[in-house]
Amino acid sequence: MTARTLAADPAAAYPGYLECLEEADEYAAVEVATALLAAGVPAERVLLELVAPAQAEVGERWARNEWSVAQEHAATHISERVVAAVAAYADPRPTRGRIVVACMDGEWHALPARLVAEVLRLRGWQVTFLGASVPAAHLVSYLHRYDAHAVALACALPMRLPYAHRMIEACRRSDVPVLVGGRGFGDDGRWARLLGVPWAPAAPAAADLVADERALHAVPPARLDHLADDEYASLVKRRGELIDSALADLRERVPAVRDYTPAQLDSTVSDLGYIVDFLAAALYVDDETLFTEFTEWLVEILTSRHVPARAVGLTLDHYGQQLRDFPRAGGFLERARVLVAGSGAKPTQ
Ligand code: B12
Repeated sequence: MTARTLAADPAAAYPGYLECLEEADEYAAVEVATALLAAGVPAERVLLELVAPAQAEVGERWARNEWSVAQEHAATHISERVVAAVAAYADPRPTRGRIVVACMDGEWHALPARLVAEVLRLRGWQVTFLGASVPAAHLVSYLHRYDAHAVALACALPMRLPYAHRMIEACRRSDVPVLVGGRGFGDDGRWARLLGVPWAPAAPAAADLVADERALHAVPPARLDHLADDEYASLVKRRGELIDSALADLRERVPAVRDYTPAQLDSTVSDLGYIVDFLAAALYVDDETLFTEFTEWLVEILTSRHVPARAVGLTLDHYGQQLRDFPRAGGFLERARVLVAGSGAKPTQ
């Protein structure tokens, strides 16, 4: 390690640790973490007060376009190495039942779930970490083979909530109590409450929850009566057609799109898809904030990459016209359109 001083407190070590991520220096990053452990800082604090906030900061820097995707990937790889090093150093032995920790199908944010898994392990549970994007059928067959005290499901992106719900239901049919966590359920867990599933805001709360039999087995009913209007299911069926027509509309109204490189076209198609997927998830939980918060985020990301965010307003208009017979979707799109217009990204040329 360089001239960096090794601190004995996570807050003091944090700036140096971030520097290690910035320089993609994994040996130095591991050394910062192990120095804290050697100085007597509990492993749980190293994970939650050093690794977790640094990862969140990595995301902010990526979002502001200060860090490339490659820098973000390098930093995430280092965080994974550090988590492994902390886990090896602490080396706890299980004294309690088995908890299965898994990410929802299509969910690649495995590191937050891994942090939760390690904290549960440090608290004496025997943890099986299944990692990113676990298909529901595989998870269920795993649960049938091993006797689990509970299964903890992670979801970082709200657009995955409809899948999350299916996965929760599938686990319950195997008679295993489910708890959930991750940013995808909303900062305050409001979408977990709506789906009728116990939620924990962070790893220590997850550890408290699995130890609380009553809270773990409480299954308030899901509040999804609004799905009877079929808007969610119909929107999902029309996904491909909506993306194709939105791209054609952009080509017509924004001349620059006609000259896009294949890579630019790819990311435009992805963004058009995310708009449909977040809209569908908002319909699923009947909460416009899921969609408006996403739209604000998208405008911010595009603006920081010098992509004309005005295109978002045009696409919201276009989807609004295509979905004239969808009153709930129309309302969400209109609210988002007003927000986008207010952000300075005017929907008209
Ligand atoms: C690393 C990262 C990735 C990596 C993940 C690699 C990995 N092995 O994990 C990769 C490159 C795969 C990735 C991909 C994407 N990402 Co990303 N990613 C991140 C990043 C930078 C860090 C995630 C992290 O580790 N956070 C640190 C953890 C500790 O924080 P946390 O999530 O809040 O976790 C705590 C609690 O929420 C809770 N918790 C979390 N999970 C669970 C689970 C359970 C069961 C429980 C009980 C509790 C719990 O406990 C944790 C610790 O206390 C975040 C930024 C951020 N601010 O988090 C973006 C972020 C989550 N990603 C984002 C996006 C948009 C994407 C992509 C769509 C990007 C793209 N265009 O391709 C894809 C989607 C991939 C997919 N389908 O899943 C956005 C989401 C925005 C939104 N509006 O939803 C974020 C917020 C970045 C940003 N600032 O815009 N990403």
